[in-house]
Amino acid sequence: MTDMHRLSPPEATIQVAQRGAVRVLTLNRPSALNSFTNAMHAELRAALDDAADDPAVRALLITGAGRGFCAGQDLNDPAMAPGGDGRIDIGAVIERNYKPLALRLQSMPVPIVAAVNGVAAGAGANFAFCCDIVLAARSASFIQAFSKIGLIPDCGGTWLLPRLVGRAHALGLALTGDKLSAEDAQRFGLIWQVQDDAALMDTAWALADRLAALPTKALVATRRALDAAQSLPLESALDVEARVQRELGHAADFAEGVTAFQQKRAPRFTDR
Ligand code: T3D
Repeated sequence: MTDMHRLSPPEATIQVAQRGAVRVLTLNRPSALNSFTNAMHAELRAALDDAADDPAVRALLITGAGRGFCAGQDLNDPAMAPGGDGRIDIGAVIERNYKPLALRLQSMPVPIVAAVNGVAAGAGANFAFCCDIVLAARSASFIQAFSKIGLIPDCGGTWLLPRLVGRAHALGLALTGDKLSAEDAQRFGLIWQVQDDAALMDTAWALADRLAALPTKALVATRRALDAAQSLPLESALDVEARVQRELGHAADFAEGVTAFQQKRAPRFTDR
């Protein structure tokens, strides 16, 4: 098995490591269920930018340290303190941290696997849903915790939830804030697979390795085309398909894929 190289100091709130072509980011504030602070958001942004810029990275794996995945915004973070006028500007927190996070994930030039190892609440749940393929431990759960503290779903939740589960389930989840088991999340179509707790990380690594060996450009173009098609009429989506296939057809990976098929050997994809 390829060695894992640690790329961050042990005290970092985002632990960064590389194994083969997979960059793994581990949310690392386990005593607060890896809830997001301002500082952690800054580290996460830097880690995502770094992974995006590094040609050695062909897939990203995101998980949490300890018993939780991410409990959303850290409600004790100084970012939540009232300003000079005595009011908390949550809009500023969203604009500074959660909007860039959701957009960064959607524009990552590599596929992203989330391994949800425990509870994912509030923005922590929607952060996971922003990833391309979500695996969850059987003991994990998902909570749209926002309504309980007088907020609406953020980190892309209003956009993602109805697309993933339809309006009825999206409203049911968001209005009640009820905890959804990993199995129900899979049944609803929120996530890809549930794994036994002990198998989660091995399965997630195997999936990330598999994705890393596939043609990266085509995987990322697939995400973009699917997302774009959500707001397009059929004819326009077909136009996007034609344009993107034309571009991919000129890429080295397509030639390699076809040649490898004809030569009955495994392909070696290199585009990114
Ligand atoms: O600025 C903005 O607010 C805008 C952005 C909003 C985005 C959002 O994410 S809003 C939603 C914020 N998140 C929540 O409301 C979830 C709050 N947490 C919970 O409801 C529960 O902790 C869980 C259901 C997630 C898990 O429950 P349980 O019983 O397994 O664990 P616990 O005992 O509640 O939590 C363990 C520790 O983590 C505990 O600390 P302690 O007492 O051991 O020192 C708890 O305070 C801490 N913790 C959990 N979630 C948060 C947190 N600390 C700070 N912020 C949290 N969100």
